[in-house]
Amino acid sequence: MTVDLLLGLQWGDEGKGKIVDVLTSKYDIIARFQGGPNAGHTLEFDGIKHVLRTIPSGIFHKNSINIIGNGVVIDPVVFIKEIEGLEKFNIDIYSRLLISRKAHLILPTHRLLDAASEAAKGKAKIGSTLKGIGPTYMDKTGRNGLRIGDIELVDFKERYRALADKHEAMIAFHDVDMQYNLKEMEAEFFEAVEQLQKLTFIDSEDYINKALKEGKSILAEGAQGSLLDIDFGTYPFVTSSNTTAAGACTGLGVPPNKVKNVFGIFKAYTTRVGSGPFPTELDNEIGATMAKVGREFGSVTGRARRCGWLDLVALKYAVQVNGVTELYMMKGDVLSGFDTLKVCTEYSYKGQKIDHLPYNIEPENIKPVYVELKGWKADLTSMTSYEQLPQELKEYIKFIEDSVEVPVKIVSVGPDRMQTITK
Ligand code: 2SA
Ligand code: MG
Repeated sequence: MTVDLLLGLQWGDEGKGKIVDVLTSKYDIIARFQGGPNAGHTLEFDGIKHVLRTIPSGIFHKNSINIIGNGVVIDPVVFIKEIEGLEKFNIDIYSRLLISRKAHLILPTHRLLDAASEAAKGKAKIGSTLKGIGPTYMDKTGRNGLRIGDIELVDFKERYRALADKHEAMIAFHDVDMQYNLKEMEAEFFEAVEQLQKLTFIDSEDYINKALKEGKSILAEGAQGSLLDIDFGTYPFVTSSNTTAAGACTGLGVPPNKVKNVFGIFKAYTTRVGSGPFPTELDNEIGATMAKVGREFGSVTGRARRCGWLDLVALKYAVQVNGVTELYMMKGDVLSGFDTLKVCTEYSYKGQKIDHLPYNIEPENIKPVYVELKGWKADLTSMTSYEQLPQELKEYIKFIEDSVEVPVKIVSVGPDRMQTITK
C-alpha cells in the first residue's frame, strides 16, 4: 500500500486536526513526522474540543494505530500531560500509540535556551512558541541530541547531565536576565520520562515499511505549515523542521515512491502567528473581523493570529513544493458577510509584476496585487452539500482552482466534524 500526506499550505493553523480526524477512519495508521509541542491540532466533536500537541489525531479512533516518527521532537513533560488529558475520555492510548526510538527529546534546558535566544534577539525575535523546538533540532543536526531510545540505556542520566550542563553554559553566554529553577524542571522531566516508559518504543521506519508491505494504509499528518518550512519557508521566521512533503520521507523513513496522495489544507483567507513577513496582512478592521469571527487565537499559546486576504502566489508555491493533488478549503464560513473579497494573484516586486514567491518577501520589496471577487452573505455553518453553497463562494473556489491548477475536494464550514462538505 501507499502513504498519503496531509499538509498545511500556509503558516499553520489551517485546520489540519479537524481534517485528519475526518479522514482517519479510512487509514490503518496515522503518523506524525515533524515538529513537536509547538503544534496544537484542534478537534471538535460531540460538543467537546480537544487540542493535541504531539499525539497524532487518529488517537480518537479505536481501530487506528498512531505513530510518532523519528522526525518529531518530544517534550516528556508536555507529552504526559497530553496523555493524562486523553485518559479522562477513557481512550486506550497504550494500545494505539507507538513512538520511534529515533525521535529526539526536548530537555528542560532546550526550553530555557529557546527563551534565552529569543530574548537575546530582541526585536529580531522569531516569535517562537518557546517550547524548545529550535534548540532541540540544533542538537539533532549538531549530533549532540538525546533520543527516545537513549531512555532505555543504563547511562541515560549521565548523558542527560552532560548535555544539560553544556546548555547551562550556553544560557549564561546569552547574557539575558532570566529566572528559572532548573532543579524543579528536572524533577518534573525525570518523573515524565519514567511515565513515558509505559508506552511502546519502536524502530518506526521498520514498522512502517513492514506495514506497507502487509497492505496497510498510512496517513502522515503534518504540523505547522509549508511557509514555516526550514528550507522553503519565510526564513528565518520559520520553524526548525521540514513541514513540506519531503519531511514525511525523512521523518518516517517512507521511500518517496510510496507517497501517493498529497492533501493540502488552506484557509479561505490567511493567518500567521509570530514574526515575519506577511504580504496580504490586513492591519485594519477587516483583519480584526476575520480574527474575531474565525476565533484566530493560538490553540496552545493563546496568541492572537495576524489575518489577511488569501495569497494565491504563496499558495501556488506551497502546492508546487509539496506536489499537492487535492485541496481542502477551511473556514469559508468566516468570510460570509463581506461585500467583496480580495485575492492576491501577483506581487509587485521592484516595480515589476511577478507571480512567484521571490527570495525576499519583506514588505519593502513586494506589494500584493489583488483581484476583487464578489462576497456572499449566507451563513454556511448548517449547510451540508456543495449544491447549497452560495454561487459567489463556488466562484471563489473556482478562481482558486483555476489559479493553482489543483481541485478543491473538501470545503469546511465550521469546526465540527459534521460541518464538512465534500465536493
Ligand atoms: P517554533 O516554536 O520554533 O516552532 O516557532 C517558530 C515559528 O513557527 C511558528 N509556529 C506556529 N505557527 C502557528 N501555529 C503553530 N502552532 C500552535 C497552534 C501555535 C499556538 O497550532 O495553534 O498555539 O500559538 C506554530 N508552531 C510554530 C511560530 O509562531 C514562529 O513563527
Ligand atoms: Mg494549530
